Amino acid sequence: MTHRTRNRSQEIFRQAEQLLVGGVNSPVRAFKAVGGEPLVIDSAAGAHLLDADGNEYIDYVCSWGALILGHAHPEVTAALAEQARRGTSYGMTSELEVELARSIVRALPALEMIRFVSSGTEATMSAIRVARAFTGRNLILKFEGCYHGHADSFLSQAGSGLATLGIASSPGVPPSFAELTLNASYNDIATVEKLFASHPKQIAAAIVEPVAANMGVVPPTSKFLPELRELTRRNGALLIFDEVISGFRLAYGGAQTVFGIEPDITTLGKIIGGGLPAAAYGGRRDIMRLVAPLGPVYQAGTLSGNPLAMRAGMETLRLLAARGFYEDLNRKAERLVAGLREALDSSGVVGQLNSAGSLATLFFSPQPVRDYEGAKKSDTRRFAAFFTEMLDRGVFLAPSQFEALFVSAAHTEEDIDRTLATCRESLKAVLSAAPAD
Ligand code: KE4
Repeated sequence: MTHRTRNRSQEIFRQAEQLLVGGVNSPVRAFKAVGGEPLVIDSAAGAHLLDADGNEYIDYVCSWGALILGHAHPEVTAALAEQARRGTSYGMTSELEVELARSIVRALPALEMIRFVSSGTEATMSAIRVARAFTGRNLILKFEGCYHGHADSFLSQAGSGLATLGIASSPGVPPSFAELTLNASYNDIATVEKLFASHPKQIAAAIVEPVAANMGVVPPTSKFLPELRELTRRNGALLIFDEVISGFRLAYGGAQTVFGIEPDITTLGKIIGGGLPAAAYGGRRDIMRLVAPLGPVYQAGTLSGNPLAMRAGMETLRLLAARGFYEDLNRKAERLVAGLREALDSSGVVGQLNSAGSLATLFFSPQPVRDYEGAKKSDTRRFAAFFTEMLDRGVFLAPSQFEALFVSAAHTEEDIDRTLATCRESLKAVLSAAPAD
């Protein structure tokens, strides 16, 4: 075990805890589910992070998926430096917003018109508001283990940080509000049929991660999305694809082009901001024209479409559009996933490996993971031990069993080789340390 001193990081984190809730600005960063001292990052470049003590890590969090090009890509940072000198926020329309919107609308078949916002939460929150207005209905159907941000409507049976912290539903959401959200089971269309049958003409929309990545990675079965599309259409409900993670990750056109499904509304985030705060929601013109100032559905934002984030997004999408980008990225990810699976199979440790494109999760579960119930059967203590062994050897995975590993274009073949060697060592250490739950 290569212990790394992190005295400076710990000192900074102590100060952070005095001023920031839990020392963090997003709960999953607090390492509550894996124990130990959270990382404090000083800088990042390519696929590597440097903490405040100068320790280097191969980064598979990549700002939770936003940095598909890796950290501080020279062309993105040059564009940002140039734009900063031209102003960081105009509070009025700029041509940059038009440019990025044009690239996004051209990439995703289901989009005719979009609205930029500053976070995935704003995008999904606004998407369900429009869906309720468009259909005149109040109920929202989501899937257990999926995460759509922290708006009140999404905080029941959600994945990501709520699953990590074991929060089934958040205090502060009035029961009368929580009752408006129905939860079905991912990959189980029968549970969706039951909810539509028991709430006829009351469900405004179904919102889904087309590839679930917030209960850990759980790909859809081949029938799930087509049947969901058919069911929502038949019941007069809208289908919302939350592509905050999958958008421009699984393909340049997102999951909707991979699976050939056209949702009514799409939400995007992370990658389209190139590492700066930008997200978007959009869809058919007849839906989006309900949004102010064209229609009465109100949604607004001071920094929506700000020029800095637009420039970072534009540069990022320009680089993603390069021929062979996704083929190269997915080939690298496939090599990593195959190597992780081989390491797991030969380690004697019980586990499953789920993946989709450049997303993957190693579940310490005795059986295949196809939904949230399956994900929750994972041995999170063993995951925590594995996470720590990997971190101490210089590989940073998401500090939760219920998150994804993200591969970026900046991960080199040498990074992949080092990760696989570290995984083999870490699994051996985990096996010798403690038996499975
Ligand atoms: P933000 O509000 O965090 O920008 O986006 C919310 C969101 C919406 N939809 C999906 C599918 C998402 O994955 C997210 C946010 N993802 C988490 C990581 N799984 C963000 C990390 C965090 O909460 O710190």
